[in-house]
Amino acid sequence: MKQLQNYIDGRFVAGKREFPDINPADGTTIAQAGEADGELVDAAVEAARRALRGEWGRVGVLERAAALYRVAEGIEKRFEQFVAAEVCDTGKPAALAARLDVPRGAANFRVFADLIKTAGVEAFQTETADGREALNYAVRKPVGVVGIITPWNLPLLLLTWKTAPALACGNAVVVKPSEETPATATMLAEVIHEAGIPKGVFNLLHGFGPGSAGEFLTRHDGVNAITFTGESKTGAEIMKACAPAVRPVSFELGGKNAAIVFADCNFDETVNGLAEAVFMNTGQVCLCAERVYVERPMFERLVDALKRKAEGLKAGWPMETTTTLGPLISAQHREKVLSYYKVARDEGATVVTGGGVPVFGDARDHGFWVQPTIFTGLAEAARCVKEEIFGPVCHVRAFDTEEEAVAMANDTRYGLAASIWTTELNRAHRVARQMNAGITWVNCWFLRDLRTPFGGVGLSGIGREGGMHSLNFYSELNNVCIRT
Ligand code: NAD
Ligand code: 6OD
Repeated sequence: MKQLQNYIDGRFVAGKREFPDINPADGTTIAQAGEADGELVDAAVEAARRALRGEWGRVGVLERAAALYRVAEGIEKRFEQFVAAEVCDTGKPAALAARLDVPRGAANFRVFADLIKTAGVEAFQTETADGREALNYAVRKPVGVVGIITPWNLPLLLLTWKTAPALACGNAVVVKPSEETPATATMLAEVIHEAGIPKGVFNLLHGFGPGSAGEFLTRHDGVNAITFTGESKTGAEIMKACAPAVRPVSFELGGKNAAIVFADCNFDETVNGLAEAVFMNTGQVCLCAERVYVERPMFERLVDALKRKAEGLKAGWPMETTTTLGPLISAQHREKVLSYYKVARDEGATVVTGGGVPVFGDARDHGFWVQPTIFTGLAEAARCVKEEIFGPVCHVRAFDTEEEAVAMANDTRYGLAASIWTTELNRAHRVARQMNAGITWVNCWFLRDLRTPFGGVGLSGIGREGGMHSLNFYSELNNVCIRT
């Protein structure tokens, strides 16, 4: 059986205990990962601190950027292996991993290499009361050791989204990927090793959250900042752990995202876009639309079209090219999603399609599959309309006025992403500006420019990453004021 090891101070290191890496498509164990205990967490943080004091601390921006390009190339050289590993860990269709996860893994390194080479700093000429002047300019410095904790839904994409800018800014990192998906993080360590990045700059710890590597990392005195993507309630725990040392945090958390569909939308494009927004990655994207609001004249037609899309998804073996829907990540997560399917029925939902577990008659019956599901008829206060489910499911509701749609879309404690579907330009601008969210897409969904601010309001997060926002989180600015 394949062993997935920690990577500390430039060496692969076994854990004292092992845990299984399970393929969610059929429930088989595909590898054993070595859990990092407190000692290994200490070793990783100490290695990172040493790296900052050593060669890495003296490397200039151009050399750092060159190192990041080599990592991007390393990912691309092993493209098919990365795809296969991501598919085995998550069960997502290979076509999706090849279109989204793995290319983004490489792109994250390229984009932040480009950005750090061109990033300027603020400068101000200041007139003083005595008629003289001062020159202010900011100097960008690394934060130090950054702890990076990521989830299982887009493992390589989200790990590199944080690792690349942190390294671009000259930090050393200790990363802790999700226990559900340790494979591509281990491959990334191999690529980073081969790219000749000095030892201790990138350290990888496998393990769990509470009482394991994740929690130990967030509480470690040698860590200067934590960046985390995951559930809102985990974010709250991490915030508590970071509070005593006032350690800065950047959080990309959960969502209960709304899509607003106006009757003047381009119908076919909207249905295609919504099908992606609801079902992509089996609904396990923080940006997925779990609440769809449709202008009343189009309601029946849209529900019917979305139902056909859901029923047209092919839940197949993930490596098959015709597969468009994978399983959920784990038995535990499937229990959670199915419990919401039941809650929805108990709350009086009409099940338009799905609501259960598919039967295959082969080994997939040991995997963690659910049917893509559409509900209608729930009250806005229903749990399934308020709580993040994180599965291939949405609730569709009709609205009569723009004001009503905006009010319902914003009636959530989350605030990550919204999408608006209309051909009326003024309305698009007007409604977009009213969305209480970090990201609003118009006539598209998950269309990314990596220079743009990414993050959410309320329970969806703290801060923004992307472009200069990432560079600002992963660096400290020292303002120099010179009397001239
Ligand atoms: P999770 O919060 O359970 O776990 C995420 C990571 O945190 C894992 O590596 C886990 O081991 C670690 N962890 C758990 N408890 C910890 C603790 N007390 N201290 C330190 N580390 C801890 O999330 P998940 O189930 O892996 O991912 C799904 C969630 O992530 C959903 O809520 C989804 O919306 C959210 N998400 C958000 C974004 C975003 O950009 N906003 C992106 C992807 C996923
Ligand atoms: O595209 C990104 O940069 C990003 N952070 C996506 C997050 C998706 C959540 O599941």
